[in-house]
Amino acid sequence: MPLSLAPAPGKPRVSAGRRRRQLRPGRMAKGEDTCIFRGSAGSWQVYSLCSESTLLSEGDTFASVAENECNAVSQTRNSTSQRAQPAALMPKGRQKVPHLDAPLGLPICLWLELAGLFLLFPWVMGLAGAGGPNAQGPGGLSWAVHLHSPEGDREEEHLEQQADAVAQAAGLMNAGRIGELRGHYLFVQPAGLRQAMEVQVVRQQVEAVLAGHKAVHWHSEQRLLKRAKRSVHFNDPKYPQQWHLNNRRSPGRDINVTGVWERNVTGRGVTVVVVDDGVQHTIQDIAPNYSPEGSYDLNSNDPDPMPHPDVENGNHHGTRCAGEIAAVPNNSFCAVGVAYGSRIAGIRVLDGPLTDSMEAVAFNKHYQINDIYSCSWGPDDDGKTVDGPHQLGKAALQHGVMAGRQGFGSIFVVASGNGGQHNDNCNYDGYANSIYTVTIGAVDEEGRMPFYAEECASMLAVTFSGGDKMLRSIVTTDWDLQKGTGCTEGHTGTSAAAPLAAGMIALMLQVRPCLTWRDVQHIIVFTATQYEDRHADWLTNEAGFSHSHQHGFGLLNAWRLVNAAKIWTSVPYLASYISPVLKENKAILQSPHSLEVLWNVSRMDLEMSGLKTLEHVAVTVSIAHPRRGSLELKLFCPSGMVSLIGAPRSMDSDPNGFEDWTFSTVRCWGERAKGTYRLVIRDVGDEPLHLGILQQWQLTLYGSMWSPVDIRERQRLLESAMSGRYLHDSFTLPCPPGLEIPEEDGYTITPNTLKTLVLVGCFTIFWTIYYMLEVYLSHRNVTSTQGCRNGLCHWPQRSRKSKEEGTELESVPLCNSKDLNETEAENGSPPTTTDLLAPDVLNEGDWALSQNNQSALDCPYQHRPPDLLQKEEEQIC
Ligand SMILES: [Ca+2]
Ligand SMILES: [Ca+2]
Ligand SMILES: [Ca+2]
Repeated sequence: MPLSLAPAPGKPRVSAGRRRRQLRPGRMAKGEDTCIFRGSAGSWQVYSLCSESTLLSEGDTFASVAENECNAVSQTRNSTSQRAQPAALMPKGRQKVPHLDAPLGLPICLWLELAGLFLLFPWVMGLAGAGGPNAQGPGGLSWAVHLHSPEGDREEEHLEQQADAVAQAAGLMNAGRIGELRGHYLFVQPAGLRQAMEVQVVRQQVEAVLAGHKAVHWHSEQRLLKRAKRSVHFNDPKYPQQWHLNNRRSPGRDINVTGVWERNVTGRGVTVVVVDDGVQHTIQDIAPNYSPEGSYDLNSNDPDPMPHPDVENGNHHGTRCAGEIAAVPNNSFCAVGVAYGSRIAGIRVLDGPLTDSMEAVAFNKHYQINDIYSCSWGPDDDGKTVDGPHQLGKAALQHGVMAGRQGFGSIFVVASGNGGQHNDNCNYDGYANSIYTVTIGAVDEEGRMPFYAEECASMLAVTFSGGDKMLRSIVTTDWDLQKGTGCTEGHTGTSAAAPLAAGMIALMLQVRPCLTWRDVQHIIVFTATQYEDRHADWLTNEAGFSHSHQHGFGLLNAWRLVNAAKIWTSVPYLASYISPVLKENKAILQSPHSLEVLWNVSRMDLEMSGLKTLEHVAVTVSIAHPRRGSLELKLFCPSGMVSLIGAPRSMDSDPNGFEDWTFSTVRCWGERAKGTYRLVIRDVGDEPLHLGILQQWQLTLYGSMWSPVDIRERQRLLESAMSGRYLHDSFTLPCPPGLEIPEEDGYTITPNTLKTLVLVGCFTIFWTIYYMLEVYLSHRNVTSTQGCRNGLCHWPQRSRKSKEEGTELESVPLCNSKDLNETEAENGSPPTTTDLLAPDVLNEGDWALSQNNQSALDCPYQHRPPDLLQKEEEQIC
């Protein structure tokens, strides 16, 4: 309760503890005592007596003096004239010492009282609040005392009297009962003691009295307790300038994240990867949160995504985005990230030639480790480009949402683009247009669409970034290579917005790790907040969601996102409907006329898939037109909700029209899928060139079997959770287990694989050397035997056939018949078997056999198949 200077209504009541205390006659010293009275509302008020101006008489009690004084003070304050004479208000029998009025017309008495009030403020607040067990007396000392509680009807009164007596015995004041604790009283030291020595003496005296008093059951001197508010404080020097996190200048114009942090939701257990020009992970705001296992460098094909210094000093982009997401707090360095408890990885892919296959690899890189892919890039924002992911990139996005995150789906966050000044539109950007991505736009600190921002019907939501020069940009980590300092105040563009969204999604995934990629999109749609902006074309659809092409479903709000995520149960499986390819070949008329084509989706059409309510609606068109930028395409959902899916672009004079380009819109989210869809195309060009032709189109609906009632029920449930009532650890919804999906890593050799290869190689070399040595020694042994010593043995000639067939026999030295005959002729006796065979070939078993079967041993190899034997002239033995 705030301390009020105005006295409480009714006659002040002096506290009972003071009423009977006798005061010494004479002049009361300045600040010697205080007057405590309780107003009718029960609140305590304390005043210092104006002792220097009060003469006390024999028999005066504290009560009489205090009451008179306090009455005088009350009347003085109530007086409309600040120059009212206090002396005139004093009761008879009191003499006021003449004194000068204080400046501003207030009496010195009042000024002294105000000073006393100031000194007593903490004590008074303690009493006025919760009964103040930590209240301090005017002298700075106070004791909580628990008295023995007697039995009986009048125990409270008795206790009160006893408390007064004990306090008086200890030289203290009884400040009353402590809250609702029966028998517990707060004794405070009278004002006046200021010297440290005096304080120590008083403390010892009081302790002695209280310890020895038979009525005191327990006592404890009250000390100041150190308590911190449960709010986040960071020592990072740039944190106060991070207005997007906590906007002190314009409260409310931030992402509303501090309450989430206070509940320990910081992105713990979630990994966000920045797909960009590298991440300098050695910066101290990044290093502790860096995830090397989620990182890769596709430009240099190595695992380290460290950015390379460049001529333009521009490869700081990825590091800045990474800092927005996961900059480390309380390290006295730079800034704080939105999800400062998350892990941050980097995929370096933008610093060099980029191909479709590289994009595809990037989108699925370490997709069981990386949960969220933050992509602050896209096709040229020149207002004339129509481009997006190509075949492989599209396939990778689709594969990512199906197999990434153990099957819950990778979250791809993409920036809507910075081509605002070129009249660009993110419906011509295939990444923003994709149903697999979360498309995030930017608003400035004032909530307006910045000059650079693009708009489109597929925009899901917006968050903060820089604006024009007068407005603040995003403060974040920077690289410290080249001209970088490790910290910047100048990050801007939709590039700065997408990472904030990625960080907020990391907070969601901490509280609910099994959110699917579609759950994340749904929660954004359900919780983004619409706000007033006269430039925005807000339109509320049939399901009650407001959307504008400029701001999507509104501002991302971390508090709402996380609270909704905490209680979110998964949306039903994705259902879709694809119309036939509708061949039209109709002319597109000049504005104000237009071409209108229809397609009706019946109940029967949707029966197979179970699709009832919409999420994304996509239209794929092929149009021939001499100037593509002059075309305007609008899609009307069955409810009548209109989406400008193809906005005219003044700079796009491409003569080739569109070939199977897919536009998409989220503006019909939650609406019923059944009904007639209208595509309205017109030519808004200035010059009547050749008329364009709508060759064909195809409608694709995505959604689920949720009914409109289910959606309203979910909306109601989420709003009931926004108080934060479920945002504590003891509330958890069960999560289904994820799928076991191995990492796809066919492009790199892991260190373990490399070690295995080296070992195998070494073994092969060793074996080769051993084998050669063995053969060499065998050769030597054979040539050194008696039979071969005179050149009788030779290595059999290898036949061409056996060489070709690879069926060559082991190189065992053999003797051919010719040589044997020659030898026989020369020596007169045939050689023995042992003379012919190398010792290592003929082991003991063979030897025993040779003794028993001499005929076989005469030609030990004759049992071999004929095709393995040599030519006739090389007939063995
Ligand atoms: Ca590298
Ligand atoms: Ca920091
Ligand atoms: Ca663009």
